[in-house]
Parts: sequence; structure tokens; C-alpha cells
Amino acid sequence: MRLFILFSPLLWLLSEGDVIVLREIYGEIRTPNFPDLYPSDSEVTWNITVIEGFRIKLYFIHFDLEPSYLCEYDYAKVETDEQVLAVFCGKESTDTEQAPGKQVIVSPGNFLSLTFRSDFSNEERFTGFDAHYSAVDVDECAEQSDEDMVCDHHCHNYIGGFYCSCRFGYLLHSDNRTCKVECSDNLYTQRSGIISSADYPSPYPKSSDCLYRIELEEGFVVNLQFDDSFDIEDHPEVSCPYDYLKIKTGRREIGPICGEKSPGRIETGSNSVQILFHSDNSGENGGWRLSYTVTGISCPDLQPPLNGKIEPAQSKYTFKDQAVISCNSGYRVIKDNIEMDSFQIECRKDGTWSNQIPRCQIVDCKLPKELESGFVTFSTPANITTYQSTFTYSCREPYYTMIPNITAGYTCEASGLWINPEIGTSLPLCQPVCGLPHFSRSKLARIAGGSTAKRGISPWISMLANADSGRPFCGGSLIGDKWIITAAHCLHHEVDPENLGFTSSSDLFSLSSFKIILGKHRTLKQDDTEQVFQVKNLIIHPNYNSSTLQNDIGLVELSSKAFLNDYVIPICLPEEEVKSDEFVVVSGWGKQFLRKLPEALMEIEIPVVDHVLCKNVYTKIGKVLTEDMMCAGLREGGKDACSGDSGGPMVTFSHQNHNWFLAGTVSWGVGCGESDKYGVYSNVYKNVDWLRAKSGITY
Ligand code: 4AZ
Repeated sequence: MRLFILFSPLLWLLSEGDVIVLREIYGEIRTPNFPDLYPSDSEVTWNITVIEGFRIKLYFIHFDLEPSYLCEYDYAKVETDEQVLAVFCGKESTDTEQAPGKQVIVSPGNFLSLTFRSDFSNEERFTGFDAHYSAVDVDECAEQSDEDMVCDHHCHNYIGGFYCSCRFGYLLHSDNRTCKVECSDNLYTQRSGIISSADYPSPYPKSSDCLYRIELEEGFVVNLQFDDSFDIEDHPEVSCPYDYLKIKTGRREIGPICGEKSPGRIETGSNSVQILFHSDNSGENGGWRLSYTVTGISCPDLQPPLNGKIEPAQSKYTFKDQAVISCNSGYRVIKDNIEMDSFQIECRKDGTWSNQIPRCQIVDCKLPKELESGFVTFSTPANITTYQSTFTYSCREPYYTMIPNITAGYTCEASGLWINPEIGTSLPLCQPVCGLPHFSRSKLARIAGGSTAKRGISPWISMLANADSGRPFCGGSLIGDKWIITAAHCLHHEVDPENLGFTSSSDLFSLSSFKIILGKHRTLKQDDTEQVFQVKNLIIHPNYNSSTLQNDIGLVELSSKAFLNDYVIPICLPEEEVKSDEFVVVSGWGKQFLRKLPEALMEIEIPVVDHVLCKNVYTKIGKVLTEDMMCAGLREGGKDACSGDSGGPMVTFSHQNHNWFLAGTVSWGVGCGESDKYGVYSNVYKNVDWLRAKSGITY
């Protein structure tokens, strides 16, 4: 055999058994001698090879070979390496043999062979054939069948070839054909979840190795529940050779699992589970889906404490479950001697509770605050101070009255506080009752020319006495239970006449130089009813003038509270001014006629004198009567205050308020009990705001 390699598209006759190799992308093939008669006993083969990815299209524009039964004599045979595609002879097709006519032959690959053969004789004259071939592109993408996909997802044709690509989320496998997913590490840490093969229930990706890890804390166990719809490629004889699931826990391995039967529920008994899913490069199977749940190790049942509850109330508690213990209203959680609203415990991984259940202890409001000058009376005999117990406050009557006058008691509430429905947690005040002596007056006489007072008739009167000698030197009036109103001039040394007045606080008596005696009746002798007080503070009216005795008023604070009783009762502050001619009562231990001290407290009842009238009297003798001064006494004289009465009370009864109030304090005068001279008093009403402000007493 001779071999020709021809690159020219034009071919000519060669002798029997010749092989012509054609590599051009198109060409013409003619029988030897064409268009003349072809020779007998001739065989020529044209082997056409084109670039890979192309096919060869072959057709005849002229065909005239000797016809024979099944083309056994002369023929043109078209074939590939593996198969004969066609054998032609004659001029037109018959029942037994075929002529190519307009038929176009396309090679399955990039190689095609055309053989012309003629036998030893020709009955008639035959002209042979004139064929043309050309390389044509193959659309590999169009040709892929469902079973034999060229590309897993997308196929892209180009002249001479094709390539594959994958849908979003997939990666092209190294086989350049299948699409895999990147799923090498999926971690699940929630207490429940759903895991499935990619695209479930659509076919899962090929050529993939997926790993799903469920990792939970120790103390949990993972349970898997596979859906009924389960489809992993399997094999009738070999166990899961292609695709499979494997489930691994710390201790055991389950699988390989494949086929169409769902594994159903798998209790892994582990807190750490790995699910491996392998798929090979073929198969269209729906895959799998599972939901996983987690159960925890159980802790012992819980019993709520007495008077308490547990939330949430569950019949079973497992790992990580929390229970909050709280107490019923009026009870408090007690843990390690510490009081709290609630206490939380947790079920641990070893199935024990993190702590013991605490106790519920009844709320204790503790002993209520003491009420000054009052009492606490518990409703229960044993002074119980726990939740819902009650008590009432009361004031030491009749000397004190409750402000505000609450009627209800206090109850120990769940908050641990004593609550009164009217004033909440506040305390009432026990306010001294003023201006109501417990002894009634029978008759009134005079001090200077007055009469001895009945014991306790003037229970607000206070004696200012020398601390050493005990001799009384001034009077005063109790307001509230620790303040004495007296005359400012009673609180300092005699002022030097050369030096026109009281100049500095250094002129004041020292606090320890005098004492205050309440409940006093006898002048120099002791009384059973007396209460002696040290002085805590002295306050002189800021506008006091020691020369004119203007604003001759001051306050003395007792070192401790007076104990109010029938003999010690405060006087009320004035709410109005006393008009002239109204009668007032003045009391004191001051000098009587003959410069003698009385045996006991004296008192007089005298009328208030018109201010203008009194002022005129004093102007005449060169004395100044200021607006804060008031006069009282009789024109004819006789009843008057005198030396030693200073600072003492001038009181009167208010028919409006039904109590006695302090109208004035004894201040000065010219002589004692003289006619046409009146006693001068400091008008308390004029300075009542200052007194209230300094003493804090508002009544
Ligand atoms: C005094 O020296 C005094 N007659 C008080 C009052 C009167 C006179 C003197 C009024 O304390």
C-alpha cells in the first residue's frame, strides 16, 4: 500500500490500495479519472481528519457507480474507525442498494474514511463520483441527553469545543463537568435545627463531601429525626458504593447509610455529632433532611419552699433549665442569711442542681420608731412585728394631741414597711396641747395687790432662778415643750447707764448661770411638782433695745423636753391682738408692796389700756412707748406687775379658740401699782412670726 498525504483540496486517481490522508478543513474527493470512466480493479481510501471538536460533513454532487446487489461489486464506503456509516453504489437507490442522492453524511467524530472500490469489470460505462467534505462544528451542549449529561449544570458551546459551569453556590469539580458544593464544615450549636443535603428535595450535588457538625455543651444529647423522604444513590449488591451518609459520635459510628429507606430517629447519646455526606460524580437523587433536637440530663424534682413557689413550674427539669424560687407576698427568700426577692438555681450537666432551695421567711418590719411623747400599741399581745401585724400610735393624752389625727393603725406590709392608710410611712406628731389648764380658776385678785394663784392654774409659768442661790429673778412662759418666752432684759446683766444699751452677746447671761423651773408654785421653797432645767440656748430679739426696752422679748431653749402634766402645760401663741379694755391675767413671783417676795405665785386680772392713752402718760414723763409695747392696769393703780415679774405671762382666754394664749410678757413700768401709771408689756402678737420661726412652734 502506498500512502499519500495530500493537502490540496483537489484529488486525483491513484492506483489500487492507495490511502490518501486529508487534513484540510474542506476538500473534494473524486474517483480516479473523473469525469471520465473510473478504472477497474481499483481501491482508494481517503482518510479525512479534522481538528478535534469538529465533525466532517460529506456529500456527493455526482454519483455514478456500477450497481450491484448489496453493492458487492463497485462501491463507495463511508466509515469511521469503529463503524460503517454507509455503502453506496449505482446511480439511484433501489430496494437492495443505496445511492447517496442528496444525503449528507456527518461523522460522529473528527475522523471519516471514504473508500472507493471497483471490481474487475464494468458492464456499462460509469463515471464515478465527485464528493465534497468540510469540517463542521459540533454543538456538544445540544447533544447531551438527560442520562448522559455533558455538563452537570450549564453547558457552553464554542467552535471546536464546550465548557461547563455551575449554578450559584456550586463549584466546578476538577472533572470540569460536575458541580460540587463547598460544605466541608457546617457547625450547629443551637438546641434544635434542620440539616439537609443541598437543594433537598431536588437532587443533591455531585462530587461533594459535606460535613455537618452539631456541637453542644456536655450535659446535652443530640437526637436526629430523618424525614421519610430519603433518597441516596445505592447499589443492589454492594453497600453504598457511590453516595452515603455516615454519622459519627464520640463513641460510635453509624453508616454508611444510603437507599430510599429513611433511618428515622437516631438517638446519638452524645453532645457532639458529625454527619458526613459523600456523593460521587453521578446520579440524580433527592437526598435527605433531618431535624435535630437536644435533650438534657434530668435533675431531681423540685419542691417549692413553704410559702413560696418555683417558676417555671415543670414536671421535669433538664440540663441548663433554670428555676426561680420566689416567695408569696409577705415572705422573703433567705439564702445564706441574705434576704432577696428571688433565687435562681440551674440544672447542671451532671444532673444536680446548682444550689439548694432557699427558705421563705416572713417579712419582719422590725420594731416601729418610737413616737416622741406617744406610745406604740400592738394589736397582738406579743409585740409581733411580722407581715400583716398591726400597731397604733397614740399620744400621751391629754397633754399631747396627734397631728394629723390619724384614726387607723400601721400594718406591716410585704415591702417590710409599716404603712398607715392615711399617711403612709410617715409618723404623726405628738403636739403639746396649749392653753388648757387642768385646774379651773376660782377668783382673781392681784399680784401687786393681787392674790396667790391656785396651784396649776397657770401651768405655763416658768421661773428663771439664779443657778447658785436659787433666787427667782424673772418669769417666763412655756411654749411647746422646750421653749420659754421671757423678756430680753431678763437674759443679760444690768446695762451700764453710761453705756447706752445692750451691745453684745457677751452681756448675755451664761447658760449655766441660771435655771428654769417649771411646775413651780412656791417662791423660794421647793414644790413636788417642779421640774428644773438647764439652759441650752438663749435667743434675744434682734431688734431689742436695752435702753428703750423695745422688743423686750427673748427665747430660752431648755436642755431637755419638759414633761407635760397637770402642772406643766404650754401657753398658746396669739392669733390676734388683745383690744383695750379686755381683761388679761398676769402672774409672777415678783415683789409685792414693802419690797417683799410673795410666798407663792401671785396673779392679777387687769384690763388692757389704750395704746395712745398709755403713750401719752409715758411721754409726759419722758418715756417712749413703742408699737411693740402694750399697757395694762387700772387707772387708780393697785394691781400691777413689779420687779421680779418681768418676762412673765400676760394671758387671756380666746373664746374663739377655747384656750388661753400669751398676749404679752411683763416688761417695765414706772414704780409698781401707782395710779395713772400702767404696767408695760411686750406685745407678743407683734413678734409672733419671729417667735414661731425661732422656736419652730406654730400653735
Ligand atoms: C421690773 O423691774 C418691773 N409695774 C416690772 C414691771 C413693772 C415695773 C418694774 C411694772 O421688773
